[in-house]
Amino acid sequence: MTDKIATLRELEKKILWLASWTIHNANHLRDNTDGLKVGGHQASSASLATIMTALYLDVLRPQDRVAVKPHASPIFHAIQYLLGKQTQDRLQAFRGYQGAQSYPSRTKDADDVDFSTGSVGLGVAQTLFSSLTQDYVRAHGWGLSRPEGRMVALVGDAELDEGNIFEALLEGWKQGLRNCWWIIDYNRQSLDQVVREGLWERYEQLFKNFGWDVVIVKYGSLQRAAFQEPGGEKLRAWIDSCPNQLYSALVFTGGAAWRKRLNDEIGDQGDVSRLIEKRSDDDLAALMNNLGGHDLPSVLEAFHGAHPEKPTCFICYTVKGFGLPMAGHKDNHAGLMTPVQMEVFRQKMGVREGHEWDKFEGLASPERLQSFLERVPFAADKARRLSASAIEVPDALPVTIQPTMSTQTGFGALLNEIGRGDSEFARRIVTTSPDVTVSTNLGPWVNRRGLFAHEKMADTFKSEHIPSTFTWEFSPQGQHIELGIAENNLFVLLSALGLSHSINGERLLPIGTLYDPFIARGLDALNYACYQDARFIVVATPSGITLAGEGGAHQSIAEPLIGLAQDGLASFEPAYVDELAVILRWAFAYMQKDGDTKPSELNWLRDETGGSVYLRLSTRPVEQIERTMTPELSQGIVDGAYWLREPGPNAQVMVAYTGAVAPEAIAAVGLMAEDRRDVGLLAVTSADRLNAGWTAAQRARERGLVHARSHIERLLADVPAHCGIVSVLDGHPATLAWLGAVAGHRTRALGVEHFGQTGSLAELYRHYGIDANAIVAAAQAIAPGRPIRYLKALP
Ligand SMILES: Cc1ncc(C[n+]2csc(CCOP(=O)(O)OP(=O)(O)O)c2C)c(N)n1
Ligand SMILES: [Mg+2]
Repeated sequence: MTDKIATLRELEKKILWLASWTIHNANHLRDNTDGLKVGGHQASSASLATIMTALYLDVLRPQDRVAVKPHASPIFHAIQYLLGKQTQDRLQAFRGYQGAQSYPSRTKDADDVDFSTGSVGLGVAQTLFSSLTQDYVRAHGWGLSRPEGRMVALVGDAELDEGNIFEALLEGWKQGLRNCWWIIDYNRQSLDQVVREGLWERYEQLFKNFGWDVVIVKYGSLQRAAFQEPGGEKLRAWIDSCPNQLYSALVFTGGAAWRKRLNDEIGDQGDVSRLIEKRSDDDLAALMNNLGGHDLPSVLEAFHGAHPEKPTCFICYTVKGFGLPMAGHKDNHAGLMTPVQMEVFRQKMGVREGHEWDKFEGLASPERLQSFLERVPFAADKARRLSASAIEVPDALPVTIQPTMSTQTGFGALLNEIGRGDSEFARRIVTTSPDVTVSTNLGPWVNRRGLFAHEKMADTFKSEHIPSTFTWEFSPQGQHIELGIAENNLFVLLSALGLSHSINGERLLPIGTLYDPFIARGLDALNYACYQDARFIVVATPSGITLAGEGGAHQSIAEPLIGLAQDGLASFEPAYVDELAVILRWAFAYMQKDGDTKPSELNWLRDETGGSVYLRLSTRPVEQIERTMTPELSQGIVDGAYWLREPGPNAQVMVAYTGAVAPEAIAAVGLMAEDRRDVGLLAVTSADRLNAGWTAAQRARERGLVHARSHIERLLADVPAHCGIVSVLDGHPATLAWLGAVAGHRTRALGVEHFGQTGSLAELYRHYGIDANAIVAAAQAIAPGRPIRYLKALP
């Protein structure tokens, strides 16, 4: 045994100890309301202790990036602790307030988590798209002074049931994936049960089909040596045919049980009997438990022997709970070590009471271990988080506004204009779409900037002189990544592109487009991207029942509420193209911010922290307003609202609208103005930002800042108390219903609550009650006054 392996073995044991102590400590020192779940960490962590020791302390290089299986976080934190990057305080507060996080978190942990995990499957896909992002960055000539990194996912075997992993796998094949390792912790256990037999064969075929190398790490070095002994082949055959459940059960029960079972099944066969007999119970258990994934020489050989850049899947046989009393038990996912078991473990580790956190307690020659840790290649770079300065954004984004235009057309026109230029700003934009590039109006941009691929590929239609509106030329310089129809992939790719400044030290300005209703399909991935603080713009179009003829399967209702509630995502739904131009410009700057978190006096938003942006756009052509974009107007648009018509002192009613229903709101106000005085019309460009500012200002006042005023409070300050508000949007009415609570105005919120259907726009607006007549009827009901003559009976 080499010195290196001997040292790694000592550290592996220490890591398992520290992780177990962290979990035990969290579980017993705090009053846990979720005791069961704390146990999820114990067995699941032990399963990966060997593999993670090998990776972090020997195999990985500073440029590599890792997504750790969620429940292995205690192992990750323990390794970082040994490397001096995690504190005892945080380990002691594991799962507690400001402590090490239950699942590795890029944003909440202090020990340089590369990729957050928790919602299984997403971290796995993130590594694949991060590889693609790295290739994209380098193909554009950036970041070439740094070595290429490998993107590594530690994957639970049951995690592989998540469909998003397969969506990513297919996309990776299309995009020529490189430098990606997925290491499957094949412990054959999920949360509930022991998994189906023979899954490894399906995985092997599957990965090979997608062009991956597959390395199976099944037998440890003890087993491989035993197979060389007389009778060894019979033992191997027995192991190979042993069902998962039985193997797990025997691991749990231990040496005597192994002996009995082996003797019963292959014991009367001469050589193999001797092979079994010459081992004590403990040795026999050690041999049978010596699966490849718990054998340092085997895992090191597999990792160091991998192809330098081909995507590689390692199927590593492991035992869930390895090295702990719960090893192999099918119920062990929630298993925790009892205080008595922990005490036995402590003594076995030579750890004195009160010295549980000492890094080298119970180990010989701490100096040697410390100096080994100081030379670990992975930790050689001081900063794992890189940074990139902000790309300068033009003061205004030019666009020719047609008299009647939809916001979606406006978006296409804006990007087309940006695409004409050759500024650094234009070069850093990267667009992507899951097979809806053309129908979300990215076509003109793609014509100008081309599609990204590792190799050049001309547009055959063009070379054959067949007229087409779109030129699809692929090259390493292209700036659009075309995805297959998988919204999860879109959001995970945006997550990877949107972290490029931190991972590759090169800033990208990613924009993804999709149909608004399909945000729901990729929602967990969108949430994941935001949780990691990736920076991107998502343009969701078309949207709402405005998409009339498309019917209920394509019409979105709840998405404005997602926009309102999703942390890390500023949402906008403009009605006019000049508003969109202002918002898009602002978004490019906002997504690059990373400053302090103090809210601004102006709007009570924490704009300096930056974030991602969601634009909900429409295909409805809307008559545009001819106007000059003043600084005040543009500020109002960005803050979330401005008066299109300020209500007077006698106003009985005002209308607040968002998005494509602007013409209905304007028409209704026009009709009402004939019978009511001073009717107001508020254009809401971002219910999300208005709401966030309002909440923040209230909180500030509750903390003593009595003068704090949000944008919406200022806008509504002079609206008479008796004035009613009718709010309206093509989306769920709750999006704007809260406006009434700002200053206590009686409010009627109109919107869409039920699945859409096919019909003309007028028919649907009427049916769902968001047309001008419905607005007038609502006004009449909540703000009694002279009857409004134009009111027709509602359907
Ligand atoms: C999307 C999602 N669904 C469900 C869970 C709950 N969950 C956490 S771990 C787990 C089982 C994981 O099994 P496996 O990946 O084999 O890891 P092991 O526990 O064996 O280490 C489940 C269902 C989750 N974290 N994320
Ligand atoms: Mg498992």
